[in-house]
Amino acid sequence: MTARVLGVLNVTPDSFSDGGLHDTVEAAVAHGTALAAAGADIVDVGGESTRPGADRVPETEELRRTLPVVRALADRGIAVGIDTMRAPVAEAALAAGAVLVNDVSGGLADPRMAALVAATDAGWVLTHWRGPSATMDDRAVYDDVVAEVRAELLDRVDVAVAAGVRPDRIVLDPGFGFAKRAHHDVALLAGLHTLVATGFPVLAGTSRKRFVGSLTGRSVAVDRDAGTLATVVLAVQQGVWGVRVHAVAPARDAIRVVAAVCAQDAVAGGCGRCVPKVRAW
Ligand code: PMM
Repeated sequence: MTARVLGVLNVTPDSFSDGGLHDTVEAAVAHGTALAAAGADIVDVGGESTRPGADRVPETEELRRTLPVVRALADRGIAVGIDTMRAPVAEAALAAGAVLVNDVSGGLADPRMAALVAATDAGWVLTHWRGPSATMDDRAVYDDVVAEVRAELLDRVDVAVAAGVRPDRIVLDPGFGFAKRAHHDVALLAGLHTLVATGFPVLAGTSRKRFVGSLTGRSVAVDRDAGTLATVVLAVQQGVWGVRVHAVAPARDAIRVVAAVCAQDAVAGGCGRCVPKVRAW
């Protein structure tokens, strides 16, 4: 199987690239269905913006935004992830049919998350995070960003496993843009293979992020899909398990092309890394 594609479905008024586009249940379900039809393996539903500087939304509001959408998509047979830092939201979404908890705080924002995931069959994306969006830019200080992100993520794995989470449920994500400056994101993208070498499935969430904007001069997030595609190719070549993107169809095509070329390369004794060997649920 080639790298998975997670399609982004933000049911928020203020996400940086698709905020306000899907803020009725009908619009969100229609978009989620379209993402699945375009080739998303998982539709990742989020009800709280994590853009830099964003404030938290109340839990009741996050539940109101996400739950009907999760339920409707799951009822249609679509694999759904819940993008949340809150255990009660994850719990409700799993009960409504979600199969994956995508926690951009890596379990740090809500200490109840590990026990919740341990009690279920769900996968858990642990993302590298150093604090809430409102203040994260102040924490973007590293000597060696690749080594530090890897070490901090493995600390989160230890906490998860100690709480009873099965290691084969865990996916690691370096958290592009979360307490990172553009040059940190570039270094992390170049060094993704270091994270892949841990043996855990790795997810790359580069889509339309600020560093793509600064590399391309594109200040408008939706204009960053071509730049994003380059990041998808670079990530997949390094053996990531999946990519989280807004524009699903082009990413799916790019992955097919990279996988075909890498398969040739493997025959010739070359990389062959782009077909992930690890399985996650
Ligand atoms: N980025 C955003 C939201 N959720 N989840 C994971 N696992 N990794 C990410 O990099 C990530 C995420 C940022 O906002 P967006 O939903 O508007 O892309």
